[in-house]
Amino acid sequence: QENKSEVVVFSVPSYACQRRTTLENQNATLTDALSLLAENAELSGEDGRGVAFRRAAAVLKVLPSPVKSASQLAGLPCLGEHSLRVIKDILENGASSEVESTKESEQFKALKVLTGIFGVGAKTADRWIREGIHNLRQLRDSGHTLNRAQQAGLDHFDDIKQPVTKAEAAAIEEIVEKAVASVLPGVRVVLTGGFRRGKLTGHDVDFLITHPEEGREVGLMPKVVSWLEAQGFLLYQKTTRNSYLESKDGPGRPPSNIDRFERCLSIFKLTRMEKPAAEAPGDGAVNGVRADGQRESDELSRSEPAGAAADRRWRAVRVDLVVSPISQFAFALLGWTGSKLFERELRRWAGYEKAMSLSSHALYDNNQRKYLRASSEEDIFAHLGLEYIPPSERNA
Ligand code: DGT
Ligand code: MG
Repeated sequence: QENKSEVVVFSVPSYACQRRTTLENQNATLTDALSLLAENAELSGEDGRGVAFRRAAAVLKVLPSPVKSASQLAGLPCLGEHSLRVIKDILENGASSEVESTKESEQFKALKVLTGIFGVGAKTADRWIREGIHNLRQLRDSGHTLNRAQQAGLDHFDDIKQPVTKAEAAAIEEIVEKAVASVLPGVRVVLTGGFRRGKLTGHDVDFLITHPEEGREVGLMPKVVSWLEAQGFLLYQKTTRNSYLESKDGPGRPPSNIDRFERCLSIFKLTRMEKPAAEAPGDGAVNGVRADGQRESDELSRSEPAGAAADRRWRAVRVDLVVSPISQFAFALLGWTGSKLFERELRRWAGYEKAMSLSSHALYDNNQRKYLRASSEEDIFAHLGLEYIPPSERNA
């Protein structure tokens, strides 16, 4: 080899949808730091900056070995000046002052707690913070009228912030299977989102529902929801109707990334799974004190007395149900499997490199002026001129 300094130089394609990103990450310290800055930017309404940090983190996630020096990064895509500064800070000083000060900032902490309430977005959280509301106690004392989603979010705050395990996702899948089978035989249910990508935990459980005969899925969601409700499985649900056909803007010009499938945002009441006796509540926590010495949940950001959740025989879990007609199923499956950055990169690739518009409903070719059919995810990657990337390698 010419390179006598033995510095490993990496080479990575620019779009995340051209890369295979597994859950294995050799640069977790760096990607955690960049992800935190991305989260802070997103919560502050700075979406552009958020995406830039997410893209930078995604590039580091595919590197085959830990980065030792900034010189190894020359020529890598998506690493802007700001991200490089953060990376260098960590490589040279062990930590980034910007990341550390963001972590400690009252604004960031308050945004995290308030947007951790289901139904509360960054805008609402920001408005509350400007009124001096920084935690759940202050929100309760403020006398603000919460909408139904936010009230449910507050009621089940402790449960919902607890990661959902694969076993819990499987238990919910069984319930959803039973629900759809009893209202319409032949329905297909697919676990999507992070669990389909092989993640061991998630913030929610996502399902895509379809029927092999086009049209049979119409009217399915209300029936499924009624069944679940009657069986006592739902603590909260809000169903939004499919508005895809009604909308004036076709998928050729998607107005936003929000899709128009019939969708149910819900909170499930799941019977607790038996835990091995040795396993204390929380991950690795002893008496509510984590390894890092902080109280697991201080009383300002807790929705019920300490220990009360553990005494209940059930827990609340966020579940998303989406119904798709079979003709759009491949697009819906690709769109709901994620990761969010992988999805964003697929759409960017389609638009910039192929003059196509991709949504969770369809793929439109702007040059040929026609929709391209697909009955599998493989078909869609092929239309886009991309090598097929399986779900487990979409963890960008
Ligand atoms: P998690 O739940 O924290 O483990 O992470 P994910 O990857 O499951 O993310 P989640 O549950 O927020 O969303 C699942 C995927 O579904 C995500 O990768 C992108 C997609 N998705 C989420 N919300 C929407 C939406 O409103 N429209 C469309 N088309 N896709 C969405
Ligand atoms: Mg999810």
